[in-house]
Amino acid sequence: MIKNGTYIRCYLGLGSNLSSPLQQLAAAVSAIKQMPSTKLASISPIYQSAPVGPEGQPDYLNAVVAIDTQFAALDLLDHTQAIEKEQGRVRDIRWGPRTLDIDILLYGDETINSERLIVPHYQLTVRNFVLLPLHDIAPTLVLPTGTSIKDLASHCSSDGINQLEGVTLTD
Ligand code: ROI
Repeated sequence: MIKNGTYIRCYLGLGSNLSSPLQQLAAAVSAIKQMPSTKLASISPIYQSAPVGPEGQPDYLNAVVAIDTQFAALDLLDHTQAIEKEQGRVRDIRWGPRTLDIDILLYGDETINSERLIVPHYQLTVRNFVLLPLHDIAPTLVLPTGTSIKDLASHCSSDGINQLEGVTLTD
């Protein structure tokens, strides 16, 4: 916990391609909402995206949420990993299918390089399924590197990705 009770704006990437992905994302949002010392600030539209990684796995559903949290980054990671575990996440095949992935994309404007956590997320700038929903909820965001999300999102490929119409993750 951060000592003086300051809230840090963080962005979390959600992804699922197993066991009813839409329900997985909805359950993740509701678990994030219930996290102590944390307020859910916004939820992006949902995107359906072709898998990055081994072929032959189902398409993913992806979304990004903004939270304001009093947790230190590694405490936040403990909480997001507990939610993943609760929802049946088994860490096995590298880049294989998963019931729920919660990635800490950004933690305030901090750069973190610890054994357990790298922030900004190391693939943030190259994944359209992260850039597009992040841009939807934070169009004026600038990364700690100085690059704007607007720039990244406007140049990323739209191959294999579609925003789902008429389905949202309400809070
Ligand atoms: N591919 C897509 N489209 N979406 C994801 O969330 C995702 N997550 C992953 C890997 C396996 C790299 N591929 C993905 O972890």
